[in-house]
Amino acid sequence: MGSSAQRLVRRSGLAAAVVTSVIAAGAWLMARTTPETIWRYEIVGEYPHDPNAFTQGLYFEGGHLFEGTGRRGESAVRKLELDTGRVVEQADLQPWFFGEGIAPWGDRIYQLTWVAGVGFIYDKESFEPEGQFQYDTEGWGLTHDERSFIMSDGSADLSFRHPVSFRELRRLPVSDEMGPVVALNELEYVDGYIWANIWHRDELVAIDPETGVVVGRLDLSDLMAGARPADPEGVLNGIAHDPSTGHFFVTGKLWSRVFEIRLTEPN
Ligand SMILES: [Ca+2]
Repeated sequence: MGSSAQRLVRRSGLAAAVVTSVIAAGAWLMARTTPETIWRYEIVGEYPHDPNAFTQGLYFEGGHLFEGTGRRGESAVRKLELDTGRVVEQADLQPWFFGEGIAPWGDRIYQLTWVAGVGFIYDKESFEPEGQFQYDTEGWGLTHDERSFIMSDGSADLSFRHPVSFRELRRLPVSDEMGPVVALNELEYVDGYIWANIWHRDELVAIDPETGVVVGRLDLSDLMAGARPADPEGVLNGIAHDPSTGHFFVTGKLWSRVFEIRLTEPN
């Protein structure tokens, strides 16, 4: 290849790189400038919640709430009767494990632990132990889309993980107009968006799973206002979704109530 041809190739390579960068910057700018949807809500139901349950995971399936609880010696996975809060099934963790997020996959329930690097699998019906899985980050929240688990670890990243091996498939940095959103906690994948609690914040955020950009917010500071637990760690945490109604169930650590809410857009 002659030197002029090499220059041409180099130049076209450079041009392609510039074009790619411009497209990426444009996509970033568009995502940046897309206004967040500020959701509102109305309460459509209110149910009892065990005020000793340190809620770390929550989802709704088949008419029941499923809850994972934390704190060493108190960690469990439970299937709950919605109307009464009655425990239908329960599996306890050994007392040295601190339970975190839970999510179903097929006929199993997966449960994270905080710092042990190991998670536990249960049969969804019998709650019998079915196995373990491992990961090399902290374990906080867990949910899934159609293809993989989605996990938070206390950072501003979410990881997408293989539903059988739990191997990390990709990481998604989450940001809003202020920068990285750290301490992402309990999660719920709903209609193409990842809803997340943020540790010690009274709002939910909706995250675009492709860009990681926060595209919506829901202020829940009025929930249980004046009746929050005295424990400073009794914060909002726990998002479940009922696809048959579109309603969300939300609660907090050590809260005495689960709220069923319907989202409304202000505009
Ligand atoms: Ca959840």
